[in-house]
Order: sequence, then C-alpha cells, then structure tokens
Amino acid sequence: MTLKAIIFDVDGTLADTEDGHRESFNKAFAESGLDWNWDVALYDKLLKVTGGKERIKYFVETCQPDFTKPADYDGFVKDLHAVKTRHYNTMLREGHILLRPGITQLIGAARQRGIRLAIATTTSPENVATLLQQGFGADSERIFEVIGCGDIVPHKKPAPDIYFWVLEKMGLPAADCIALEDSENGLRSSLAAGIKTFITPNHYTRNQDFAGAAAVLSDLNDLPERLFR
Ligand code: XBP
Ligand code: MG
Repeated sequence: MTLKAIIFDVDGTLADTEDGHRESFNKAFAESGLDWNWDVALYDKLLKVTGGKERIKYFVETCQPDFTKPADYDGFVKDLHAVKTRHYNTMLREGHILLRPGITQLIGAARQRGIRLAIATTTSPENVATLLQQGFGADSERIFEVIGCGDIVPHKKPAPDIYFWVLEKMGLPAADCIALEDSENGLRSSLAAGIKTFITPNHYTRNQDFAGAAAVLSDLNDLPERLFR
C-alpha cells in the first residue's frame, strides 16, 4: 500500500471531547428549563448513538417516556442542540479541551512526507473549526484539505457515508488511505467504506469491540513509525 492520505475522526481521536460534549448538553438542558442530567454512566450508554441531535432523541425515547413532545419536535431538538453547541464552543475557546498527545507530532510527520490529511466526523462544523483553531492556530485552515462533518450526509456513523463523501472529495480510492478512529461506531463506518483503520481508544470506548482494526494503540506515539517506516 502506498499511503496517500490519513482521515481523522475528531471526537475522542483528535481530542478527548466527549466529557466536554456531555457537560455542554447538561448546560443546554438547564438553560432550557429541562431537569435532564447526563452523568458519565448514562452518557456511556447514549454514545451508542452518534450525533448530538440523534442522541437527544434517543435519550427521550429510552429514558423520558413521560416527556410531552412539542408540536415541532424536530425544531425543539434543533434549538436545544444549538444551545449545546454554543456552550461547547465556549468551552473550546476557553481552552478546556486539548489535542490528544501525539496528534501534533503525527500530523507534522505526515505533512513532511506529503501525506494528505482529511477529517470525517459526525460533529457540527463549528465545533470542528473551533477545535482546529484552538489546536493548530493560524495553520489550521491549511492542514486538512477536506473536512466532512455534521449533517452533510444522510446517515451518520456507523454508516460509511461520511467516509465515502471524504474519499470522493479527495479523489482517492479507499486503498490509498488509512483512518484513525477511537470508537466502534467510527470503526464500523470506516471499515464499511473499505479503509484500513487504526484505533486509539479512550475512557469511554476502551471496552468496545474493535474487531477488524489494523491495530488498537494505547497512545499515538508509535503510529508515525508504523506508518512511515
Ligand atoms: C462523535 C459524536 C458526536 C459528539 C456530539 O462521534 O457522536 O455526536 O458526541 O457532536 P464520532 P454534536 O467521533 O464517531 O464522529 O453534538 O455536534 O452532534
Ligand atoms: Mg470518535
């Protein structure tokens, strides 16, 4: 295989974001007068569903049987999620969420070798933009040539749609790329798109099923050597 591109997941992979997302959901619920609270144990279960709006709906279906849905339920969820996104971006801008160790080195090593870089994530575009701005500063616009995110495709991970979208934009076959993911949903998505995938788990995903991954790495320190030797 001649490696031409690395496609990065964002949440849990570029940065340990999920507790920041969780706290932002809780702030949005409080601000909206809802007595909902997602603790770590509950959030662990809710992470089964990717995408914030989809996760709110899954929570309502499974944990709030008595909740009376407003007439415009989709609009309600969209507005609630927009409040969550505002809080999450504030957390990012305040520097509460940092890039995972090894990410900057991996990206630097890849760029030196002319490897193309892209992003495939379910999270919202503004979240990606702010995280990249915080993590890479002025360089952030130039690092990732294609950013696939949010509602740009009909089906979020574990569906392969977002990876297919990124491959098409890059004009590359799956065989020329690798993906870097942290979760089983992410792995199912990238594998279904035919992309060799490395996993770097975190505290939410460490017990998930990573069958089919090229390797499961406890940290990213060895990855440049593995990929570029
Ligand atoms: C990450 C997610 C995201 C975030 C919330 O999945 O599931 O939904 O938790 O993001 P992955 P939004 O890392 O597999 O892409 O609230 O912006 O949807
Ligand atoms: Mg992830």
